[in-house]
Order: sequence, then C-alpha cells, then structure tokens
Amino acid sequence: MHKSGFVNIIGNPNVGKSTLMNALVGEKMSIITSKPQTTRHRILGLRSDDNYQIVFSDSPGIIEKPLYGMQEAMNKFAFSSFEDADVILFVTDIFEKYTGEEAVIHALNQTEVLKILIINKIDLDKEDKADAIANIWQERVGFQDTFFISAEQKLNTEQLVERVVGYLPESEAYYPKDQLSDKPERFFAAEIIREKILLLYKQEVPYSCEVIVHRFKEEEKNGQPLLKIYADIYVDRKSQKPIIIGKGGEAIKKLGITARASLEAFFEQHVYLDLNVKIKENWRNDERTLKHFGYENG
Ligand SMILES: Nc1nc2c(ncn2[C@@H]2O[C@H](COP(=O)(O)OP(=O)(O)OP(=O)(O)O)[C@@H](O)[C@H]2O)c(=O)[nH]1
Ligand SMILES: [Mg+2]
Repeated sequence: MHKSGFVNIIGNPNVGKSTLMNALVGEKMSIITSKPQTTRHRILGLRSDDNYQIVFSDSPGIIEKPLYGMQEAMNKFAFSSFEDADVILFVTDIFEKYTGEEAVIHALNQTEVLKILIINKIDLDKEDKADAIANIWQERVGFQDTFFISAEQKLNTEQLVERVVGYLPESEAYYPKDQLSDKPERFFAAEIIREKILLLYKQEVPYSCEVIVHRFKEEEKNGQPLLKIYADIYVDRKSQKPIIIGKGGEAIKKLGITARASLEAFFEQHVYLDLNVKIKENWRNDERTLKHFGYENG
C-alpha cells in the first residue's frame, strides 16, 4: 500500500516552522533567521520513501495586523494552508503568548482538517513548561495529537514523520519521487540572498527588500563549470539604497561574500554572483509590483 498526502505547517512568526520543514525534509528548503517574518511564500518540501510521499508546505507566520499589501498576501498564503491539507502541523513554541482571541485560533477551530499540535524548542524548556502549554492549547482547539519537539536538534522529528504517515490516505505519489520542492532553482537563489540581507541589515531595511534573480545560468570558465547568478535587490525607499551598499560599497561586498558562500554550498558548485540595488518606491503596497514579485496568488 502506498500513502501520499499534504501536510501543512502553520503558526505564528518565528516559532520554528521553517526549521521544522527542513528537519522533516532533510534538506534546506526554507530559509531560517532569528527574525520574525522570514518566510514570505508557501514552499513545498517533499519527502518520499518506497511506501509514501509527504508533501510538506511551509508558510509565512500569521501576522495579526498586516500593514502592507505584501503582508496581506503573506497572510493569504498562511490562511490558505488551513484548507488544502490532509494534516495540519500547528507549531508553537514554549515562549509564545496567545490571548485566545487570535485569528489563527478561530481558523484552527473552523477547519475540518486533522490537526497536530507541535510544541517546539523544548531544548530550551528549562522550567518544564511544555506540558502546561500543551494543556492550554488543547482547551482552545481540538487537536488530534500533540508532539513535543526540538526542530533545531531534530528531537522527536522522525517520530513525528512516522505518525504523520499513519494519518495519510492511501494514494499514489503526487510528484516524482526524486523531486524535493515545487520551486525552481532561481527561487532558492533569491531566498538565500534574502536570508543574508535579514542577517546583515538592521531594523526595517531587510523587510523592505525583495530579491529577484533575473539571470541564472551555468557556464564554463577555464574548463570548470561556473554558475552565474544575477540578482536585483529592490528597496522601497531611495534612502535605503545607500544603506544596502554601505560606505565605499563595504556592506554590499560583505553581503556578496556571505551569499556566494551559501549559494556554493547549496548548489554544490562555483558561483559567480552579481548584485544590483534598485529602487521601487513603496513596492510593498503596489499591486502590480507585488504581482510581478510573485505575491499574486496570495
Ligand atoms: N533553540 C531552538 N531554536 C529553534 C528551534 N527551532 C527554531 N529555532 C530558532 O527560532 C528562530 C526562528 O526559526 P524559523 O524556522 O525561521 O521560524 P519560522 O516559524 O519559520 O519563522 P517565520 O518564517 O518568520 O514565520 C531561528 O533563530 C531558529 O534557529 C528549536 O527547536 N530550538
Ligand atoms: Mg519561516
């Protein structure tokens, strides 16, 4: 018997959804940073075996009060994950405070999809709070199951996979078994660059950036393969361009070096990286640009 199904990972920003997705798939599909609102799109990560295929979906953290069209699109991606699944993994961590009034709780109670409560970051649970947190959650939402995990240390994550497979319907695989994601290589290239922007720049600057890879080409140099990646970094205000570039180009140089190292690790080959900063005033609220940047299905 072969099982297949869709398993959507949902939760607030910064609880470890992307870390969990990567741990479950076994590859770096989603970028991870210590900053909230790192993930902006839905990203599929596939895990296949002879007897099953799990189609995981990572999503942006739910934003209670979206301020930009971009954040509204992110919320649409997040809320669509409540419906098109066989199993929902609702992730929270031992630090999160919920009032019980949040839209996410309403959405969890509305959906008829099977739900598993995931309490993450138990490696940091010095005061043994995880059980009490799980009890509060169980009172708010009828979860079919609860798991205590550390996504970062892969504690209990393989047991979670086994349990999830148990819940999946009998079905043929939806994707070729050797496929890992639904996204093209240039999407991952852009995400890796954006991850470094989140790590290197402060405050609002990384949130106002979008990275678009406009050329992604494998070439040869001196008989060696070389992956050439040309990316534009869009900022949404003029004043942010000199911040990205930095004094004497220092900041963008550092960005280029760290991004290139990660790109080489990800694509397992030498990379030439060309970065350009462009201004697209107020793009986070501009419908046409949002569409162009891939937020149209939000
Ligand atoms: N100690 C510890 N840290 C974790 C664990 N899982 C995730 N983190 C950290 O929590 C932070 C957020 O992780 P992400 O995976 O980016 O969280 P996310 O829910 O995808 O966040 P958004 O995409 O912003 O919604 C990062 O600094 C991770 O390293 C864990 O099990 N233990
Ligand atoms: Mg994420």
